[in-house]
Amino acid sequence: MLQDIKRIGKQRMPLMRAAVLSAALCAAWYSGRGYAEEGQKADTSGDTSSALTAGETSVSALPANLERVAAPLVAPPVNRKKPALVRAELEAKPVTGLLAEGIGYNYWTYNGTVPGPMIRVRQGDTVELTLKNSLESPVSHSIDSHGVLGPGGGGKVTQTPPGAKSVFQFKAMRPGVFIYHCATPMIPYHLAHGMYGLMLVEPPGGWQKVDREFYVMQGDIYLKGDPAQSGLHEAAVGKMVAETPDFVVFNGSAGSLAKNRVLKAKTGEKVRIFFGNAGPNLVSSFHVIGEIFDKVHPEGATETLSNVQSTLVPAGGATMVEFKTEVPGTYILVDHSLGRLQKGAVGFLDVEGAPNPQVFQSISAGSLASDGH
Ligand SMILES: [Cu+2]
Repeated sequence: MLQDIKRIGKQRMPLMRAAVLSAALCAAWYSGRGYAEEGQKADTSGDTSSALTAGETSVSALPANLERVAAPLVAPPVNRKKPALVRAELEAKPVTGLLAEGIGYNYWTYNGTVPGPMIRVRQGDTVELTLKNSLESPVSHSIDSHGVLGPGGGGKVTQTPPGAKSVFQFKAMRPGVFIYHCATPMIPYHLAHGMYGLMLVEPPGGWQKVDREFYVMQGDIYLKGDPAQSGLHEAAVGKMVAETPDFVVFNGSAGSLAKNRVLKAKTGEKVRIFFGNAGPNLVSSFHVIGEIFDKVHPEGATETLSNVQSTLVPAGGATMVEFKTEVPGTYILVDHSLGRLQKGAVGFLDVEGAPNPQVFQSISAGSLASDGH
């Protein structure tokens, strides 16, 4: 991790220049709104002499042995009978990680993971949230939680320069599964760097117990230069504004839920996926190939729908889906806007167990090939 941060330090100046343009563009969107101006001020202390050009190539050598950034574990159920004071601490910090094979990316993160830590509290809890911004950060950061009632969801009072910290307190008023994200201009630029996570607010009795819970978030990523070129890439503002991502990924990178990082369950288990879509731009049609969601909390709502094939998750939205695994095999998590498969939006759930021919069996296979799903 220390090495990662040192590497990021070398990238600091180009990132600062990018942030300057980000702030300038964002100011137009938010003119007259105080907190955006605060964020802009915090970000404009760097070099203003150079501007980012859409399509500008900026690919440097791929650091040796670069790995994908980790995703955090699911926070355990609250299981508490009364509201309490809960303290949560996040640190905004840059991390260089593998975005896809041969492609490196300078992430901005909460606590070094993408998504950031899952914050899980009970309805009625008072939450004291501390945001530290690492000295290694090239820019200011902040946090806006969609589960917070108050200006900017906290974004107004948490604009935090590198090396500083901010603290605010809120009451978790409504139950649900909520996105949190950085709200420092240019906000989508921070989102496209990986600054997001989920905050769960359980109802007083908690949610129904299941056997497995998983934490998955989708995000779109935009690279300067040729995205197929091996090397360490920088984020592209032009493509982001044009909404033409090079990568659409789950948990920060293509391949983050594959090979030794697949999700695992056994037949007969009840599975719950907390699925958030950070965007910043794309809407997700979340689907698990070979499964039907027994229960969906559409857009994270309290009310549920039954027997759903795909569920729409807006940018800046989240859902909970539940299903019981019936048949062993590999199940594939996708955004069913399937062109995005080619951009990395795919993950795998391996289900182990005895065959269940009453529910599914092959009578005569078409071929021995393993393609198709
Ligand atoms: Cu940020």
